[in-house]
Parts: sequence; C-alpha cells; structure tokens
Amino acid sequence: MSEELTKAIVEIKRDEALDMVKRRAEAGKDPLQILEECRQGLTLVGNLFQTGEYFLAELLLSAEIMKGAVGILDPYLAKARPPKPVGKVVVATLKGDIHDLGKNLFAALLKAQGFEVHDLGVDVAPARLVEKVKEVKPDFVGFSVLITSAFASMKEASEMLEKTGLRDQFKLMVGGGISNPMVKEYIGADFETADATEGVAYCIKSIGAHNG
Ligand code: B12
Repeated sequence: MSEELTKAIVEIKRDEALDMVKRRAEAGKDPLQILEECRQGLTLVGNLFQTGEYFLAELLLSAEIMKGAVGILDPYLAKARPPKPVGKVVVATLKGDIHDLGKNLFAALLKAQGFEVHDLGVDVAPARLVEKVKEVKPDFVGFSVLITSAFASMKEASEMLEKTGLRDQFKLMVGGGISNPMVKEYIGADFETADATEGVAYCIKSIGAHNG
C-alpha cells in the first residue's frame, strides 16, 4: 500500500496525483487498489473540510482529481471485466442533492466487477429515474444520498416505481454519507449501506454471479 498517492490528493497536487495513477496502472498495479488509495485521499479532504481547515475550492479540486483518476483507470478496470455483464444497475443522486463523489466511486467498483452501470448523474427528477428503469430493466437501482432534503425525492421515486408496477423487478439500494436504516425503511429499500464495497458485495451475492 502506497501512501504517496493518497498524500498527493490530500495536498491537491492534481498533476502529480494523476501522473501517479497513470504510471501505476501502466506498471500493472491492481486498479481497484489504486482507486482505494484515491478514495482514502478524498475522505481525508472531506474531513479537513469538516474541521474548517479546507475550503470549497479544495473539495472541488479533489473531486476533479477523483474524476480524472476514474477516467484513467476505466480501461484497466474494463480488462478485468467478464465479456458479458453480470447484471445491470441504475444509479442516481436524486433531486435536491448534487453530491456525486461516492456515487461515482460505487459505479466504478460495480463496473470493475462486470456490472453494466447506467449512471443518471445528480439532481435527478423521480420521473426521469422511472423512465430509465423502464428502458433498462435493471437488476438493481442504487440511490446515493448525502443531504436530507433529497429524502423526499427518493421516497417519491420509490412510490412511482411501485405505482408503475416496476418495483418488484429489481432490488433497491440506498447508500451515501447520511444513509441509515431509517432511510431504508422510509423509502422502502431492500438494502442500505454507507460503504460502496458492501454495496457491490450485496449485488454480487444477490445475483449469484461472483466471478472469483
Ligand atoms: C464533498 C462535499 C460537498 C461537495 C460535493 C462535490 C461532489 N461533486 O460531490 C460540494 C462542495 C459541492 C458540496 C455542496 C453542498 N454540501 Co456537501 N459535503 C461534502 C462532504 C464534505 C463530503 C462528501 C463526500 O464526497 N464524501 C466522500 C465520498 C466518497 O463519501 P460518500 O459520498 O459517503 O460515499 C461513500 C459511501 O457512502 C458509498 N456510497 C455513496 N453513494 C452510494 C450509493 C449506493 C447505492 C451505495 C451502495 C453506496 C454508496 O460509497 C462511498 C465509498 O464507500 C460532506 C461531509 C461528509 N464528510 O460527508 C458534506 C455534506 C454532505 N454537505 C452538506 C451540505 C449541507 C452541502 C450544501 C447544501 C452546502 C451549501 N450550503 O451550499 C451543498 C449541497 C447542495 C445540494 N443541493 O446538494 C451536508 C449535508 C447535511 C445534511 N444532513 O443534509 C454535509 C454532511 C456537511 C455537513 N456536515 O453539514 N458538498
């Protein structure tokens, strides 16, 4: 485990961090391990923001580094993927919430395990989510939530899915910094976690398609 990359992200050294990601991936390092080091950097930046040591600018810059790293790693993650998708997942951050770092990380980890991921982005209207579910017919739908004001739109989406008769065709997951068992109950989800790895493990277990 190298702390160099995590440190470069915490110090917001964008070019240095992305260069390290690229060099490590080219040298054959496990892309999931590289992603994990980036995640640790991001979490530390979040903590520094919480304690007032960092400002908005640092947060946004660290988010950009993370996005760049996922972009560099994507082809390497793809190589490890099985040729046929093991399952389909729709992910979204719903209306009222614009946080996406955790969702993007969850999506990257799912892709690395062979899932076909449809990421609707942030501030997604419930009706748009329902349309996408109709179109894609996913095995899983994952809501990412970081802000309490998005609870209502998640509930609305869940109720719309129920009304349109789609709800029993997939498992609904909720995750993100402020997710908890009460949120799961409130929106009628099947699974809840604040850990992307647990979410991926749940998908693999549910679909019975772990490829070792
Ligand atoms: C970064 C950040 C921002 C960035 C977001 C950048 C981006 N592109 O996402 C910016 C600066 C834009 C921002 C804006 C705001 N923010 Co903000 N933000 C944060 C902060 C510091 C870190 C969040 C984060 O990215 N963590 C790192 C990621 C990797 O962690 P994560 O999201 O939890 O994801 C992990 C898991 O939860 C999981 N996961 C995530 N999603 C999913 C989904 C599924 C299905 C699964 C299985 C797993 C999973 O995967 C990840 C890895 O394990 C948090 C505080 C905190 N420490 O959480 C506040 C925080 C979330 N923000 C907050 C607020 C209030 C705001 C603003 C309203 C501020 C303002 N006054 O303008 C605006 C939001 C506007 C809006 N409508 O959304 C509050 C929310 C409070 C609340 N309870 O509602 C928090 C908690 C800060 C606080 N303590 O007050 N924010």
